Amino acid sequence: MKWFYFYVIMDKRIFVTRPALPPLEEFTVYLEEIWSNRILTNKGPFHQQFEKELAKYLGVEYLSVFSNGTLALVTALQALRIKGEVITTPFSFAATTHSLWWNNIKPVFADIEPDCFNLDPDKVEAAITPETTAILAVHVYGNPCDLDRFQQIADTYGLRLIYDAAHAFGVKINGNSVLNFGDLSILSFHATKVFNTFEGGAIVCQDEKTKKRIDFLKNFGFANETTVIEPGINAKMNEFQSALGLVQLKYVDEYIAKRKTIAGSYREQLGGIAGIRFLEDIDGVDHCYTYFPILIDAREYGKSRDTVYENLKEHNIYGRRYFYPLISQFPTYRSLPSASKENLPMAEMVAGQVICLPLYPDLETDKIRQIGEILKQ
Ligand code: T4K
Repeated sequence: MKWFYFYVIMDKRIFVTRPALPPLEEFTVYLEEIWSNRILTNKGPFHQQFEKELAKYLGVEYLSVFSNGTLALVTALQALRIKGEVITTPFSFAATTHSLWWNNIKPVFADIEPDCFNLDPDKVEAAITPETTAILAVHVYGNPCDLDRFQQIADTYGLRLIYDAAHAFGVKINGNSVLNFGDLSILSFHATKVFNTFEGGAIVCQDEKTKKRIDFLKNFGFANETTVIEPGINAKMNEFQSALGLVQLKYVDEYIAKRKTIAGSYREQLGGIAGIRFLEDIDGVDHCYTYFPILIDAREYGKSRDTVYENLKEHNIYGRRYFYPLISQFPTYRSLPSASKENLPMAEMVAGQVICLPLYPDLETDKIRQIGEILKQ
């Protein structure tokens, strides 16, 4: 009986996200094929088909799918043979900086822009040293970075440019995918993302030679049965993930459209509340609405972000403070000179004010209204 009540309470909880899944019967058709052909992984037929269909959907030419976004990031750095120092943002998920650490690369943190929360190009330029080899920028919450400015900096100083596009599935600027900018972009298809393959990820690159190298690297470095051209890793996407991806592609436009409607409802509910700020859509950008972050200015609003976070929890609403604490405050990184709070005032401010509200395709309208009411109180 106790367990019964436990599950009833669990069912009431509204989390920051809830994975979107297609009708099960459409997936079981693929499972039956896997059961009959016994190809479970190692670039099987669904892997190959998914890579092609995904590239077409995203409007990119060269794409390699991965078992998750973190391994895609780690491999992307290997693919470009990045060493030395890389300038990156402290305002992201742990994986962004960890991928540098796993490659023995020194992260150098630069501050973010207050309006879009992405790396500030001026701060990046100021942080360049003779050891700098690359910029690792993140399209935070799916909002595109200043692509032209970053390319200009990369060209001027001879740096590589990698985008962590884990939040930017399908995002386009004037009809062109954000993934077509920079040297490489990585995607995440984790359960919590706009488009999920349970877990998964991808690297998008700009030429066939680089794709070939990435394909070798994700498969231990094997070029063929007997030739290992370099020390690769096992980061392949399996047939189950690929099959799910193929089915999800049929539904992802619907998922994004529903997310857009929910973001619109939030904006209607929260517009005009003193002390609450949120991001607006940008002209010419097709957004994917990965998260709905709001910033709470305690002085104007009268309550701190953390109080709001707790208030929402009392109503079974579990927002998330993405990205608090800053990566630069993690024990591994906080002694780096660039991790000092004085170097990152905007990132510190945003991390102290942000809370991401629940956003997923089947979030009910009355829940959005309830969240609005709580925030208006
Ligand atoms: N770069 C960036 C910028 C990223 O944001 C991420 C991942 C990566 C790189 C790395 O990509 P991956 O290697 O993950 O592919 C989550 C995700 O695990 C992570 O993928 C994501 N970013 C990050 C922003 O969020 P947590 O620790 O917050 O996840 P968790 O388990 O607390 O999930 C959040 C809520 O989602 C739960 O409260 C309930 C709900 N949920 C979660 C899962 C896993 C479900 O309803 N079902 C589920 O299966 O990190």
